[in-house]
Amino acid sequence: MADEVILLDFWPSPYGIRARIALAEKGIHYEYKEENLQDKSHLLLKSNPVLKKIPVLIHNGKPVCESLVIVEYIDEVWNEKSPLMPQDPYQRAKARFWAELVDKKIYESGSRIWKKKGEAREEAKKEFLENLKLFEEELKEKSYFGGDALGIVDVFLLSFAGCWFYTYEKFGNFSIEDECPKIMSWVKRCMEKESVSKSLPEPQKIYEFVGVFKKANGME
Ligand code: GS8
Repeated sequence: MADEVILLDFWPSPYGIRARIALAEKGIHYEYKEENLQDKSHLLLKSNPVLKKIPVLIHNGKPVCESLVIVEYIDEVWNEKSPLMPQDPYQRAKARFWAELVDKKIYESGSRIWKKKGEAREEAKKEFLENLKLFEEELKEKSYFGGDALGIVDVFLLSFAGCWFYTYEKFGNFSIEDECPKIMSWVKRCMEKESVSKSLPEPQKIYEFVGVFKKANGME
């Protein structure tokens, strides 16, 4: 019997994007279900009763929650094609460390660029670039964080770099390429892969979404 795979998601979500890229890399056919986070579906509440958040991957009726857990699960279940985690335990530990660092370092400072103003925004930009440079150093001269092929750290960083960075640049009025050229050429390299380009929303759409979100939340 064919696998039944459902992804509960919300289109601009960097967390959902990770699951989308991982599924695309593996060539898994799945049903995408867009959630309204203001009015969560019964299926979402039933599948993730603890956190009530997307993304949730439902594989043959069994829910898997949290993007890191989901991407690792996808990699383990569909393990014949495009491994996303290294084989070696030490390299796996390192990959997990850097994947988790994306949320700690990039999401946090990046969001402050569009949420804050004035001095606080400048401070966020400075922190964001310092943090992104850590990733640039980790990339070294490799094609991908995973080495010669896309890996979990690539998937995690792309969920921001491939679509949200544009919004950071527009609100922050700066060029990430000027400061981190290697990261931006890595983004372009990754975007040549259909599994990546087809899983990411248009950067302009994210920018418009943030504009609407800020207005709705009195953040202008
Ligand atoms: C974060 C998921 C999340 O924040 C992960 O999957 O890695 N640590 C989790 N999901 C958000 C949407 S994206 O901003 C969400 O579902 N929010 C709904 C809510 O908080 O009510």
